[in-house]
Amino acid sequence: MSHEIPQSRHVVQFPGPRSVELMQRKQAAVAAGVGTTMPVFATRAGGGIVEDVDGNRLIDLGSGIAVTTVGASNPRVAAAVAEQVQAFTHTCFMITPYEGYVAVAEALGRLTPGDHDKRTALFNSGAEAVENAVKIARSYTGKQAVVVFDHAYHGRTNLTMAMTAKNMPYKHGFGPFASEVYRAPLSYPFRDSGVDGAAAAQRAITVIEKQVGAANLAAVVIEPIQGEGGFIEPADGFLPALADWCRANGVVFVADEVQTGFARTGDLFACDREGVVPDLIVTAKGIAGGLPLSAVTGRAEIMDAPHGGGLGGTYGGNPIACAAALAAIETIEADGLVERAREIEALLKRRLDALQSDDARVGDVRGRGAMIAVELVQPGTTEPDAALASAVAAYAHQRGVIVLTCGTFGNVLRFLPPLTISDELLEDAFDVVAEAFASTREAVSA
Ligand code: PLZ
Repeated sequence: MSHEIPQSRHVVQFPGPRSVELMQRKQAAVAAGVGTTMPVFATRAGGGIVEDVDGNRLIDLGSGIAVTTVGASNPRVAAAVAEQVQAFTHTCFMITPYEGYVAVAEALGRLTPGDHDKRTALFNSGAEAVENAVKIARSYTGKQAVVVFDHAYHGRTNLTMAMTAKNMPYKHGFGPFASEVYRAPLSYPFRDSGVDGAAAAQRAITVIEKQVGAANLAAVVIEPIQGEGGFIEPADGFLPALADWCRANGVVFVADEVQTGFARTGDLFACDREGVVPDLIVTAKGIAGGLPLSAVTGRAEIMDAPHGGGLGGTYGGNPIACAAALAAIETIEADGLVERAREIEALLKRRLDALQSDDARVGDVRGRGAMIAVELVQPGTTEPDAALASAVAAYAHQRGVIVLTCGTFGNVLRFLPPLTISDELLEDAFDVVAEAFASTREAVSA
């Protein structure tokens, strides 16, 4: 694949003068609540590189939070968007429908887990789609309660804030929150040793039965691998047991695959790994090559429960976003990106296992595909070390590598490269990460 932007890391000055000036303008014009991870402003991005206004070229290990799976300037996406912009930018699907929306719904019906009859509704953001999944489940079941899990992240709107676990920064001071949202314990192998998937599922089911009751419960909503919560992969058997319990108890099982979907985890969807078939699946992020689009896809009888006109929104399934989605999906299939995600997993795990073997502060290496993380702790314990995660990330940023942190305790470094990144860039980025760990060790022993 050829990219205009040289695929190499290059740091002129970090941050450079143009970014410093733009950051001053940001502070004077943009609400303080909207933070930025990096102090530099982007001009171009593609392949595995983000280039900034001062000519720094940064290796992208974030994909704009798992969005630019097919690259940030994918040629198929760019061409499809350009063509659609020329034709029309908007009519509103609820007024004058267009083919692109239907084609995206057909693609989602074909690609998502399970071969049952499916329907899809399109929205703009992940949070909006999660909200709609809850509306649909309530309409279908005639019940109200929603169960979510410890460390969950589902969004920043009022209902999804209630569903999100972490107070700071997502919820603090923003209540009151939506009612009828209940939290169950997750399977968290690193902090849960000895509790296998089946036992963890039983622990959650007992909480659900005792504190909520299946007769009141519309939906169980879960990320098959948690994103913001720390890339927590539940133990094998946890998801299938929960899905089985939902099916047996008239509860809609909703997979929030906003972050894990579309090849990110080395399967088209993370549920595929254990053959879990959710009743509803929520997708966004990687679906449309960077354009805002999200979807709820699921069993026809559940999706068709809400009355005509009950679902929608002015922009949901915008034609430009739909054109981008069709191009992104074509790219994932034509370029073998599921396979590429597995290759990236092998490379990242080789580098991170090596790091862990000589650094006891790396407590856990986990995740799948191009969604890999390390959880950092005080050596020999599970005591979180958030300061180390910040220090390593800051070191990497200075040297031109975009690294993100996450986790309830802020002690997880996560790696989410675009699937279009080269092995050379990944090796270079992980040389920098290794150096960052070494430098913090020197700082401590000095
Ligand atoms: N569900 C599983 O990961 C978005 C948000 C980062 P939106 N995650 C990144 C931040 O600080 O806002 C996400 C997710 C899962 C839902 C969402 C919400 O998706 O498109 O951000 O609304």
